[in-house]
Amino acid sequence: MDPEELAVRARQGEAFHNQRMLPGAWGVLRVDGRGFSRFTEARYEKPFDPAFHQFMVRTATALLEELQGVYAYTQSDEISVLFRPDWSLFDRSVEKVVSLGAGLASATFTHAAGVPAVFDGRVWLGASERAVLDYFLWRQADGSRCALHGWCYWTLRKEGRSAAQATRELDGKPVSDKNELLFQRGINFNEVPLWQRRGSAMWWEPYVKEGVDPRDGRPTRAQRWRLEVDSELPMKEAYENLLRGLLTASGPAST
Ligand SMILES: Nc1nc2c(ncn2[C@@H]2O[C@H](COP(=O)(O)OP(=O)(O)O)[C@@H](O)[C@H]2O)c(=O)[nH]1
Ligand SMILES: [Mg+2]
Repeated sequence: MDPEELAVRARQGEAFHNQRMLPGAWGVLRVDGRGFSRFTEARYEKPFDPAFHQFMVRTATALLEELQGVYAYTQSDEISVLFRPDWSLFDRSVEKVVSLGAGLASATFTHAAGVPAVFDGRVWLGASERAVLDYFLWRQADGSRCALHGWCYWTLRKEGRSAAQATRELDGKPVSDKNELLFQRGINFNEVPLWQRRGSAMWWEPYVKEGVDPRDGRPTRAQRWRLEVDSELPMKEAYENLLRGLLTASGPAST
């Protein structure tokens, strides 16, 4: 068979290669640690370990920089990276962003933590700024709910309950009861570190770099961009306002 013809026919098997993130839509890549309940159990402090969170922050930073996103958010073992509607890296190929994103997250986290760890990836599309705000409000609320559950679960485990007992005891308990369970043991959930309850985020901030023109020694000023990392995020409306500002701001990719 003609090699050209063979290649054309074989490439028909690359059935997903033409999938693109819809042009003009906001996009989010979300990566999530695979089997991290087990992976973290013997390695990190429970329910939360600042070192583990810093590895996640470092991984999120690498994704934001390498994939030219505008905003990244991490809570627990997941990271969401936001792309503008005009983002055009990899021609918006879904296969590329998902595989490279998950690969980059796995490599960066593994390098930081010194133990092999694997992330999966998925793409979310949003047709409006409202949809993007709702997406990030959703991930933060999910993180907050899981943080309360994690605190209760590990408090019971440390008191001697088995995994099954702790799970059964918490099953269906409303938020107020979970807060009360902790409060009775001297833990005020509203006082645990904010990064545990709300996650951490990073985005580009402009700054002015002062220098000297080597030709004539005159002072120069140039706008540059650096990453701002926030581990004391607001929530609900205040978080929404922070996000709204970032969606409309320019960034290194748009200048
Ligand atoms: N020990 C510890 N575990 C964490 C920390 N952050 C996240 N995790 C674990 O990561 C898991 C993430 O949840 P999920 O993705 O649903 O579980 P997976 O399917 O096993 O990866 C949580 O259940 C926690 O067990 C941390 O700071 N310390
Ligand atoms: Mg996971």
